[in-house]
Amino acid sequence: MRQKIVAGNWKMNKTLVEAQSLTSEIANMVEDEAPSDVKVVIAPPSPFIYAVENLVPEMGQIVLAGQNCHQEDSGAFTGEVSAPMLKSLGAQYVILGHSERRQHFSETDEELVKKTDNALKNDLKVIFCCGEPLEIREANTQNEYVTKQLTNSLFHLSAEQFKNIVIAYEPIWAIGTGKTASSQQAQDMHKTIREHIDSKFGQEVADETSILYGGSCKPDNAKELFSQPDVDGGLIGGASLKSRDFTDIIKSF
Ligand code: 3PY
Repeated sequence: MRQKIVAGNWKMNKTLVEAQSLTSEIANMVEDEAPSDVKVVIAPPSPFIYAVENLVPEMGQIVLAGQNCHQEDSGAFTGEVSAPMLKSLGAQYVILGHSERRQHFSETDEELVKKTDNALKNDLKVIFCCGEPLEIREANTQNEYVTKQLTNSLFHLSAEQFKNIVIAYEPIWAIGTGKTASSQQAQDMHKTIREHIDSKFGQEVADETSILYGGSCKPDNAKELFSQPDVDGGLIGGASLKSRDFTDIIKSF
């Protein structure tokens, strides 16, 4: 049985007090309403991780994530956050390779190899993002594009290491645009990704890898997306900033 996961990527939003209230609201709603077999990951901006970590219940259904980390443990990298820092703040996961990091901070597949290695070395699970831009989708070469991203950044790992990877498929044309991939488009890509993982790491690892859909996932489309056989949850952007919407998405399984 694959782990179902709903992860909220808050991006660069909220102040400390707002982050604390949103976390408390989510914690209460999840406790009262959410199915207990769904892992809930919250990725606030890194300065808030420590301050919100003690607001989530100890039993572990809700865990914290960083939105990025540097590839080195420490050093002269002004403004950066390292994996050991995230770990020491209470994070259990880190999101790597989000399309906004690739686009605005020029992150390359090669850099993501180093970041992934460093995150795993520091005992963080990785939510690894992949996804194609609009022109690739229009040229119908999205399968080649996405599988190459995965090969380039993750296929040097051992099968044992890969068990700590969650994949998030986020078509770039659906991020922050209000456009969502249809549930069939999501399923087709998730199946392709799973087969690609199988080709390298074997069926057992492929069957156990959670593959999340991201890109304008909302309460009104989550049910349909999550009902697809290879969609194991979502990486949620804007809707994760509202406790009601986020909880309704978690309840969509
Ligand atoms: C979105 O849905 O906008 C996201 O980028 C989630 O990471």
